[in-house]
This record gives sequence, structure tokens and C-alpha cells, in this order.
Amino acid sequence: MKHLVTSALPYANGPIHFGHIAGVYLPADIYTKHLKLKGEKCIHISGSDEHGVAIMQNAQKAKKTYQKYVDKWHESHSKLFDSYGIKFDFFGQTSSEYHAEEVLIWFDELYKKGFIEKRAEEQLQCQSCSNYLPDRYVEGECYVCHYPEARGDECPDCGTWIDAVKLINPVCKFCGSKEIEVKSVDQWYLALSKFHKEYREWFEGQSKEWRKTVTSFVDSLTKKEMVDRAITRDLDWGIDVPLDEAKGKKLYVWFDAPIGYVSNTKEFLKDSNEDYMKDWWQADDVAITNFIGKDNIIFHAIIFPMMSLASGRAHAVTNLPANQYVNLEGKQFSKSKGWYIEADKAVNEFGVDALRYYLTTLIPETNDSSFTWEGFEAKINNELANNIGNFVNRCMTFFYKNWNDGIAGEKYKTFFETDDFKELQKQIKTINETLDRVQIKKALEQIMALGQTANTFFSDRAPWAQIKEDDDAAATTIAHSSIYALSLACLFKPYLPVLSGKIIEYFGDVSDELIQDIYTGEFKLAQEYFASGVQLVKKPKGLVKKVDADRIKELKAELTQKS
Ligand code: B3M
Ligand code: ZN
Repeated sequence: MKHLVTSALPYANGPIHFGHIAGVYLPADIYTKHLKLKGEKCIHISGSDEHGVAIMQNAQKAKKTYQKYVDKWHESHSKLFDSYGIKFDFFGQTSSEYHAEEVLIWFDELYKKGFIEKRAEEQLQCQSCSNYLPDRYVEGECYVCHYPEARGDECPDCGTWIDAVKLINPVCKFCGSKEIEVKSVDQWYLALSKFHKEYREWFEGQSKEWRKTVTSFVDSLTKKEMVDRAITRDLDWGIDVPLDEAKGKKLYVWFDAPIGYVSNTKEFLKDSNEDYMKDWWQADDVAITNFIGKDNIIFHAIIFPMMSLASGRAHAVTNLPANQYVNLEGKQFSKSKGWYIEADKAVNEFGVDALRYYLTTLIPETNDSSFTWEGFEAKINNELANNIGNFVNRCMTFFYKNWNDGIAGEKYKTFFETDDFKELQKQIKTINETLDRVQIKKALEQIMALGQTANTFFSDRAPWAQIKEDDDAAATTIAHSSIYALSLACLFKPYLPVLSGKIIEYFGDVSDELIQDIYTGEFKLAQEYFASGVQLVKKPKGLVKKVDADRIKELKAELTQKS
């Protein structure tokens, strides 16, 4: 099986916060790294989502051209991901030429097959500036809950999916005028209703192992029927609708965005001998995993699969690990209300491992979770530093000090005859399986439990006491403990790139094959490697820096003052 992993394309329209990182990009990154470490063929594709009304409005506010505006955010997001050790095989842009090309192929295919149809739609038009007012270009009172600032696409208060023509007292967001009329305008619709039966067949077959949060939501929306959706807009930013009749119209952002997974794969492979269609999107031996937040389920579980299958252009998603939300100290992140932590500053201050560790424990797989500064402090100090940092550090320091010339192979060999070794292998296999099922948080807990086992192994034997009476026994303890240490380093590789790298460095020449052999619990190469004895090549230094409690108090106070 080959693996095509995608992360939701972030809007090039504002900063990325911990919720995005823990909900989408970090789990996708860890999953990809896991697969690659196992030696599986795998690519991780994403990119900026650069169309849509929200972006147009903010670009206008910032007095920038749309292109300059999205380019700026694209660059800023790329840097942020980098600083978090989040790697993509390709991270593209939906405003690019290659993307528009691919989108037009999809449109043509769907159009030819009768899945795109023209219909007259009632739409609002401002009589003062004469703009049509799709989506967020109009605001007014919600006709369901009477919240006064409902937008043309959604009411932020009650969540109703708004029909803009029904808004009470609508206001034009271009010019502020209230002189608004309802006009009949032609738009093109994606005929989801025509594909209902085929869609349900696919969905029922495919989603058996999906999270309940996803399947019950999709069932509620599609079991009885599917509703057609307009995929064109009267705007001046987006991909042109390729029909003479539709001159001046653009494709709706949510029509083009998911095709970005495909176009970015194409761009990634353009100079290789692989074909993005034959070898990936249309190949039977490829598993497609889309990492998304729960607000994107409709498009990834219903609309894009329908587009893929109805057009015949691509296979639809295999697994859809959609996550819930991450809050900040119990409330939603809000940049405008100051309830916010800048992700780039945090990683600069505390380092990539500390943030990746804590954010992994917050992955909201089944329920919303909450970032708290105290939680951060506790997790880093009590778990990462006390469990892992301490064990590896004590073991390596003792090793370096007492056996500077190395420990002979026979001291290692005996480990592989013990039940402890069998147990270690078993635990590693379990961790692998947990990650295969995309239970990223649970697998980290299992690795931490292994850390606990290693700690106990080390403390029970007390090599500092052993060495006073029996040098051989102490050397054996350290040899066996260092097998645990290197195993932990390999298992942490997808999670904590820096810590893992530092531990591996102590051992000197560790090949990728050896890492893979340990990572998968095989220990074939590992037994050979250890049989020739080990000499540490670097003086061990503190591995995990503790988080300062006073600094945490300051940060917490800063947050509450700002809001
Ligand atoms: N741009 C929405 C979001 O970040 C979005 C996802 C597109 S994936 C094709 O919530
Ligand atoms: Zn107006």
C-alpha cells in the first residue's frame, strides 16, 4: 500500500494557532513520519487555500492586491510549519497556474457528465455600488435567532447555514448601503442529488472504521437526500468559470480548494517519473488520508468524494480522521479579543519538542481539548523531563563516565535472551499498530509507558550501587538500559525530532536502516549492531529543559490582561 496523506489547505488569511496545529498539521506530520520510518511509500501534500470572500475582504482592508496578500500569508505559514518541524512533500498555492489547470479539467469532466447545471438563483444586489453580494459580502439580522450580525453564508451565533436573501435588514459590506434588492441571477450548481445512490454506496462501504463523530454527522446530512449546491460566484478573485455563458463569474472557493490536493501532487511530481494520476490519485494500491478539523467534514466526506467519483477523476478518501477543536484556557481562540497565543513566539521560547509534545497530548480526537499554560508546564516538567529526560540522561551520563572506551558486545547480547526484550518488542509492535490506526495521542501514551518501564528497569538495578561491588553487573545494566534509550529515541522520531536526534547522536553511526529496524520492533540489525559493542561518541548533556514556573505565571497573566 502507498499512502497519500493530505492536510487541510490553510486559508492564506491570518495566523495559524495551536488549534490548527494540534487538530490537523501535527497529527498529519506524525502520521507521515511514522509511515516513512516504517519504510512505506508515502507523500504528504498541502498548500495555501487562497480564494474566497473572506480573503478578498481582508486584502481590501489591508490595501493589498489579492495576490500580494495571499503570498504574504503563504510565506508566513510555510515558515511557521518549518519552525514546528512539520514537513510536507509539497506545500503549494491555489492561486497558481497549475492549480487552475487541474480545476478546469475537473469542471469539464463533471459538466460533460451532467453533474453541473445552470439554474437561476435569487441573489442580493446592492443598488448603490451595484455589486452582487455573495457569502460574506452581506450582513443582516439572522432570521432564525435574530442575532444582528449574521453573515450571508452563516450565522456566527446559532450556526445556521444562511440563505442570504432571507436576511433581515441586509447591509452591503462593500459600501455600507442598505439599498439592496433581490435579483434573479444564473449560477451553476453541482448536482449532488443525481449522485445520491452512488454516493451512499461508496460512503457505507468506505466509512466502517471512521470516527463516529464523522459518520453520524454525514449520515444526518445524506441518508435521505443530497442537496445541490451553487459552485459559481459573481466575484473578481478566483478561477474563471470555463463557459462562455458564465463570463465574469468565478468558481466557488470550496469547489477549487480540495482539488488543490491533486494539483499540488501533480506539481510535486512534475519532474519525476511518477504520474500523479496513474501512480497516485487513480491507483488502487493507494490509501488516501485527509487530516481536517470538524468544520471541514461536509466538504471532505461529501462534496469532494462526490466530485472525485462522479467525475471519475480520482479515488475518494480512504480514511478521514477529523478532529474536534482545541480551546485556549477553556475558551475559543480569538485574535481580535486578545484570547490568543502567538504560535511562532511560543516555539521560539520553548523549543519545538516541548510544543510538539504538549500539543500532541491535546489532539482533540474525540472531544474538544484546551491549551493551558499550567497544563503545558505540568506535561513538560512531570512527564517529558522527569520520565524521558531523566532516564536517558542518567543512563548516558553514567555510561560516559564509567565506560569511556565503550561496553563490550556480550553485555548487550544477554538482553536479547530476556523476557524484558520480548516485552519491549511487543510494546513497540503495539505502538506501530496504534499509529497505523491514526491514534496519534494514544501511541504517545504508549511510548511514555515504555519510558516508565525503562526508568523502572534502571532504578531497580541501581547501577550506581552495583558498580561498587560488581563492575560487570553495572555494565550489563547500562548496556541493557541503553538499548531502551536508543529504542525510545527511534520511537520518538515522529514526535520529537530534536530530542530523538540528540539521543541517537550519542551512539554515533546509526544508519537509517538500523533506525527502521528498531522502530518496527524487528531488532535484526540491532542485535548485530549491539553485538559489536557500543562506545558513546558525545558527552551527554541535559536533554529536556524544565519550564520555569514563574515564567508560566507571567504568560498566564499576560493572557488575561490582554483579553
Ligand atoms: N481552507 C478551511 C479551513 O482552514 C480550509 C480547508 C480547505 S481544505 C480543501 O478551515
Ligand atoms: Zn454597496
